Amino acid sequence: MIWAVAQANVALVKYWGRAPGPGHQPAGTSVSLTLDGLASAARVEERPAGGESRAAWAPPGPVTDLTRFVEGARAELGIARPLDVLVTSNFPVAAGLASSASAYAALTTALAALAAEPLPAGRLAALARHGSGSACRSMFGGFVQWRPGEDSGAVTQLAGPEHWPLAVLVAVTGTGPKRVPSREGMHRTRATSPFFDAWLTAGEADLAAVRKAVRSRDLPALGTAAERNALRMHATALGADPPLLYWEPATVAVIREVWRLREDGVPAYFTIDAGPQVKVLCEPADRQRVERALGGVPGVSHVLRSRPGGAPCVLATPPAWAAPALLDGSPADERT
Ligand code: 2P0
Repeated sequence: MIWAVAQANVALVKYWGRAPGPGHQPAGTSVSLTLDGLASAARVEERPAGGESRAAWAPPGPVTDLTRFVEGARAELGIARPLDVLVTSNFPVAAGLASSASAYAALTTALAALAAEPLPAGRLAALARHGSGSACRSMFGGFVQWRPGEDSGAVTQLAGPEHWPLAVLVAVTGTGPKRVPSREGMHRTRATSPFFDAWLTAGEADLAAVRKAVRSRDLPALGTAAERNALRMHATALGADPPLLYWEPATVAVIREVWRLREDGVPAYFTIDAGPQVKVLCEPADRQRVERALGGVPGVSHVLRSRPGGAPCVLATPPAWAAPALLDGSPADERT
């Protein structure tokens, strides 16, 4: 039995749109920051030969995708025996907090530990991408770039978590599942939003600005580019038909609070993925003040604390937070 843990990531330059054709390729290049503490754990156990693998989320989630992913990964990694798989997260799933990224990165890491032979990180990232695009970025710690391409350099670490000890705060404004899953939202945006091509073109300047800001640890430059990129992603999604609106009233209230903090001289910057939560970047010295301000916004249920996080790892025992789910949970078809 193998356990592995991986962490979510927040996109500073967003992936929003697949390239046409097979292979789960993104239409543009994205950059993310792996988030310490927002974790998923996967438990993988070999079963007697013959039969199919069984895979489930704890608590229960969409079973089919997970099982299909496990069967595909087994073929790719040369794992002969079918598997029992359970995946759990320590934060709300399918609510715009990149739980699918950490889940598939944890699962890929656990499966890789059973592989016939070790695979390089680039190949594992490509495998994780087939579960969830953004999962390939969670296969590395720190600042990570994902560009289109099948080669082993498509996903690379720009800088490790120790490079820049930023504070990241997540203002949670709703924990229910999103109305439109990212995959469907991206497809609809590409197919119907008249702004889609402009979104991809504008992203190239954001990418250059974010890469430079990471290198020089320039928070205003990073934050300005990340905010701009997030707002343009959501503007492009709003232009879809029917429109995609991932925000709640509290999402807008947090945006205004972040701008108010900046007017008061606190360098804090937001970004928002495909959900209502707002992630805020600031200097560690300003964390308490920013956390208090975000927590006081009406509609914010709580604020999660994070910072740049590391790569996935294999564990001999499950992490304490995941132990109840991973030790007691039973595979999908036994539970239903
Ligand atoms: C990102 N998001 O860059 C963007 C920003 C959401 C908003 O990647 O269909 O679950 O599995 O490739 O990775 C969420 O989409 O989509 C996402 P699939 P995924 O983080």
